[in-house]
Amino acid sequence: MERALDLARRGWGRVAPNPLVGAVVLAGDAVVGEGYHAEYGGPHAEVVALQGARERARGATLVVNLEPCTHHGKTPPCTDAILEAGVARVVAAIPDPDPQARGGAALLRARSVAVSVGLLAEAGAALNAPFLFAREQEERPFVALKLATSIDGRIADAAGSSQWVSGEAAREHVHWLRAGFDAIAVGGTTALRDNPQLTVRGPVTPRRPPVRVVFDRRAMLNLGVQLVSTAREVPTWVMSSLDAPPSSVTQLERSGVRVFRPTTLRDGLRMLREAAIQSVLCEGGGALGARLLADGLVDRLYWVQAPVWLGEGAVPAFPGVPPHPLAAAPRWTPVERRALGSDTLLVLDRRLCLPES
Ligand code: AOF
Ligand code: ZN
Repeated sequence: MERALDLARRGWGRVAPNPLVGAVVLAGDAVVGEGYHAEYGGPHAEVVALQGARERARGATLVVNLEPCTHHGKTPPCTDAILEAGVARVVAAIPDPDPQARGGAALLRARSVAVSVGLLAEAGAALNAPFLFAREQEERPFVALKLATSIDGRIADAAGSSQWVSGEAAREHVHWLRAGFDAIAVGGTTALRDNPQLTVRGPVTPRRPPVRVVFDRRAMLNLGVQLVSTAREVPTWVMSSLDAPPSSVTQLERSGVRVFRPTTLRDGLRMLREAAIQSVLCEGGGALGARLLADGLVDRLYWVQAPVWLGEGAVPAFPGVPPHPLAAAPRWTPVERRALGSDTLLVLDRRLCLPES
């Protein structure tokens, strides 16, 4: 299953809004087929793995991180391919919550295939957290907050300088990360001060470039920033408000920016979901991150910790988080730990969405 999860990850940036799926065919202890879902609309992982295994799939075990589908979608049902290949046993990590595709385990059991669901279920749920979240609720996208802090939890020094907290490896990883999100968000102050491009310039070219979203209540952005000047090449959306000066809004719209006027942060996220955004990676600044956290709107933290002390007077990452007594403090679930050069990436989920079978 670990191998299936690793294979699944290769679809990152290419398959959303579909899930990341990998599959391994085992004949005894031998791996006789492997596959993953590589392209949205393309063959499912199970079919690719079974094709590789050919006649060796007869009597074999298929290990896959998602319950096989039963539906005629963009491709025929994986349950048909599994029955046709004569697979004896299927081991899946998590049930498929998709109302059309679900039910593969029961269907296969009814045809005498041994099926177990739940192996490495937490890792399986974490891998497809945005997909599972989208099927659980429609109020907003899955929200991930990326931040780089010092050892002492600061995002900038006392003078406000923050650009080089983390190192090169961490910055490269962010480009990989961006490729798998429908949108990349920043606050208006950060967009003005750092003038970021927020494009994907890494090893994975996303199937659709993520939309760049700026939470800019006062519509302060102007043609001088790259997010606006390149809005016709890569979409830029601004979440302003009803109080924003109409002339600023008009100017942004003339530059090709799509302007929304939500009443609250939550309302802005709702509008993104309505516009088919299922996952957002928020890259700062501190004020936007803190507001999202305070409102309980962060589902995942990508926390890069750099081995540097910034000390007192430096900008804390989480200002204004209300105190919790230890016994009742919310505990997040670590879903990944990884060294990035001398930095450490810790990925934490607020809670796991585990679908019921
Ligand atoms: C995938 N890849 O490897 C598996 C999936 O849009 P379709 O017709 O390709 O079907 C997508 C659904 O199929 C998806 O939501 C999930 O429920 C199920 N399984 N999907 O894209 C795969 N195994
Ligand atoms: Zn399928």
